[in-house]
Amino acid sequence: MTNSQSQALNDYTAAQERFAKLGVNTEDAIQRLTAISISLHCWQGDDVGGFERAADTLGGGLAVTGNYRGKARNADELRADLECALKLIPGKHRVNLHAIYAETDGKRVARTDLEPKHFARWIDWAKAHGLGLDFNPTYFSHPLADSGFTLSHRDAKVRQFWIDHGIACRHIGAAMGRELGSTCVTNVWIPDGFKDLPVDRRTPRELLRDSLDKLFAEKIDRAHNLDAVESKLFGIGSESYVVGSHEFYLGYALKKDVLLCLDMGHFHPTESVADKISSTLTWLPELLLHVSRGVRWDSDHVVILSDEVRALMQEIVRGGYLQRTRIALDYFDASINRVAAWVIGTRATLKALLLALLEPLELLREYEGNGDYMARLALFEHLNTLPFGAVWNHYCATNNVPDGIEAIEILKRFEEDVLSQRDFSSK
Ligand code: RNT
Ligand code: ZN
Repeated sequence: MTNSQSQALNDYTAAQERFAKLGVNTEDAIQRLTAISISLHCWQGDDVGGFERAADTLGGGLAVTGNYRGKARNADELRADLECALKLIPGKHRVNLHAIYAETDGKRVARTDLEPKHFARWIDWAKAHGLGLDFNPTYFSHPLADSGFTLSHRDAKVRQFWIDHGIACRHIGAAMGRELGSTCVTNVWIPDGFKDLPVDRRTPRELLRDSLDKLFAEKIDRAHNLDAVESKLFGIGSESYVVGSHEFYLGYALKKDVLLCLDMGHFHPTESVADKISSTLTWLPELLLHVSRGVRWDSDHVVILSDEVRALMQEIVRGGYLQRTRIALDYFDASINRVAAWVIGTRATLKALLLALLEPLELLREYEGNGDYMARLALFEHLNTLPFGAVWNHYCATNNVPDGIEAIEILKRFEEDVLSQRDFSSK
């Protein structure tokens, strides 16, 4: 054992004792954390570009700022980048794909004609690395989405195209789930909305309801694929009205028994997504989360260990909802090393989970039950200075994952050796 390893172990043992005094078993917390998988969004690796190359611009009101060197140019590079990231993240995780990441061997395949075979390489790769896969139909970056409307488009032919795309994607999700032996969540997010004040808010929502009913009509084994619907407050170009609002999808999820997806960047800035966990899970069986960080008008900054993420994970753990919540990431930053963005965001999400798992819940509940709100508040404050970092470092070490400082060095080396070698001159 090196000096620094034995120092880390001493730190951990000391931390273990501090937590034990409050009735918290750090080993139990670590064991529970090990069982949690985070779904890493493949689109952080190439600025939501995909490999379809049908549209030059992103569309759908999504915007990625920055042009840092070395973005993945194809699926092999994207997978190599994900492999690098996953080595720096403790635990077993999942990868979240979008339909535009299909591999079609240079052939143009309409989105309605996509099949599991176009994701065979992703599935083989996931199998080889012990990863689960999740999936998303892509309702943007396409000529038939240029009007800003897809599933709620007033033209039935356009709606049908997008319904058929959704159906194709559910089959792909089911194949992923079946082949990997791990349920795939296929999440529907559409950009539909108006920049300026509409006169008719009703018709697009009723059209969307009908389109979704058709999209979800076929029963698919829930062990293979689970469907989710994701709401949004506003987007760039849909500031005044979004068809798929929170209330719309909350109602839809309840009535039609699909998962509700809550994206942390899709609500009013002072609204607490954490508070929605127990409200929605009182009624819904399961939730999908898009962990993200809103900064002013942007909903997709790299996740950090913020108060919002901490509160969210506290709610999941305190409420006993870990089994009923699927945790995915959703952000895109092209202004820094993109592989590092995955690593920073995933590690921050895991840290928030570990912090939540280290709470002395029995004691806190006892105080609250006795009406001792002073002690509850004082204990919350005390917890902020406990040696959490020693437990996190121990968790990383036991998973053969470097600590935060070593990870920076490894990411820099990968950037020098791999990312900076990518040539974009032909583009
Ligand atoms: C957009 C939604 C959606 C996308 C991804 C690319 O506002 O958050 O989840 O970010 O599907
Ligand atoms: Zn999202």
